[in-house]
Amino acid sequence: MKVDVLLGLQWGDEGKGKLVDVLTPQYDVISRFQGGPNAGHTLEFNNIKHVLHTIPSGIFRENKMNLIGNGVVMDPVIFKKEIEGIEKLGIDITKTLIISKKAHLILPSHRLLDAASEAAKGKAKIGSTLKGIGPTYRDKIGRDGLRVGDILHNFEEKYQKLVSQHIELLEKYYQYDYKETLESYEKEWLASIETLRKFQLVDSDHMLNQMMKEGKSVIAEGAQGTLLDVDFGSYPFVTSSNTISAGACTGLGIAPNKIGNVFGIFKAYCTRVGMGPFPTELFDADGKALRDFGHEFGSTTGRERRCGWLDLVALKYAIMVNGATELIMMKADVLDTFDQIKVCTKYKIDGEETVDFPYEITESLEPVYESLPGWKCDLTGVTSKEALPKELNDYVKFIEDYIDVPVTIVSVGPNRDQTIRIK
Ligand code: 2SA
Ligand code: MG
Repeated sequence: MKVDVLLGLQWGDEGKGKLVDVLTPQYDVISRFQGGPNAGHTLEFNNIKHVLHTIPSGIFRENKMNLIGNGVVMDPVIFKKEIEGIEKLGIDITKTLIISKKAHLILPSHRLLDAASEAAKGKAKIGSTLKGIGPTYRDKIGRDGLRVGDILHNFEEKYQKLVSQHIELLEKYYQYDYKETLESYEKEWLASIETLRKFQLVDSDHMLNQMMKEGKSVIAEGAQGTLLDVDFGSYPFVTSSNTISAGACTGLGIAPNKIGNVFGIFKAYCTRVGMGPFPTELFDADGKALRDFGHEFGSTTGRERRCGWLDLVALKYAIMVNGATELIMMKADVLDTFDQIKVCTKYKIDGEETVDFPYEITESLEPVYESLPGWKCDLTGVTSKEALPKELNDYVKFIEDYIDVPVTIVSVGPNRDQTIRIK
């Protein structure tokens, strides 16, 4: 069996949580391979809205195994709260959630370092979610990090050693006032480690490959989006992990030839939260309409998301680096009221037109648009592909002609049943 990957092709918040939840009936194992509680995957069903941060989106389906892979970074405090939220719904997940011993731990002092680093950057800040993601991956790559498996032996000692390194940085390098916050975070954090111990902490690389040998099907659920990838995103305004399909190999311990389908998810327009370049960003009434109709506010931090038209130059690049085999277009209904819908098909850089996503997006870059007629009707009640308006089909066809990969599903609302298979 191969691993299918589902990931975001833009700057995150494409609707991955909903889609994984819709696709999970087909899979035995649902896994997360990178990122951590900076993610916010929103699922809606039975009139319940649920936001997941660390836990894979298969957790609400019966008889599925959910895996937090080695590439993920975990904050035990946030994890504990997520568990409590799910247990309130009467679901016991100690048997259906497994955690890689190789996943790294976000310490309270990582969160403080994130805040200190952002404060030190001033206007050039990344707009991080302040969950400690960057400093935790820095310690992982710097070979100083603490892994989930470390809680099994001499944990206090290892913890204190890393915290003292962090304190030195906070004091000497950042001159950051950390004492009170660290003390209050720390108590809760150490208590939350006990919650982690209730779960099966496993050698997930061996386990996953074994499950695949036995014929179990696996889906890998990406977090954030391709344009936030640490290598291929708009560096330095990126997150600290590989969000692309290759990240599923390193973040789960599966070989590249074990990757099957790559589902690329994109919104019918674009959003971005945090700082950094965004070529098609709108500052006018259209941008506001997208934010209002699309309820574009961060599901982890509540921040307003920046909104703009669909950017096909960026989308094509994202499809290239991921090897996306099929595409899923989300939130088409948000465009219901527009007379005309613009799509960026080229960039003009210093007077020259290009269709290649550049090394750097500078102030001088101008998006070049084509305009398509809107459908001007309510899509949210549409349940079959036959009932989709011609203008929407034309919009999809225009995208497919440009990027040369089929769009197989269109989503017209947050619920599981507002998902229309068009191929
Ligand atoms: P970080 O915290 O170090 O990973 O931040 C670095 C950049 O990555 C962006 N980022 C995100 N962008 C969109 N969605 C994310 N998840 C949450 C959500 C965000 C929220 O689902 O809504 O609630 O605000 C996410 N996580 C990280 C971040 O904005 C920085 O630009
Ligand atoms: Mg999100």
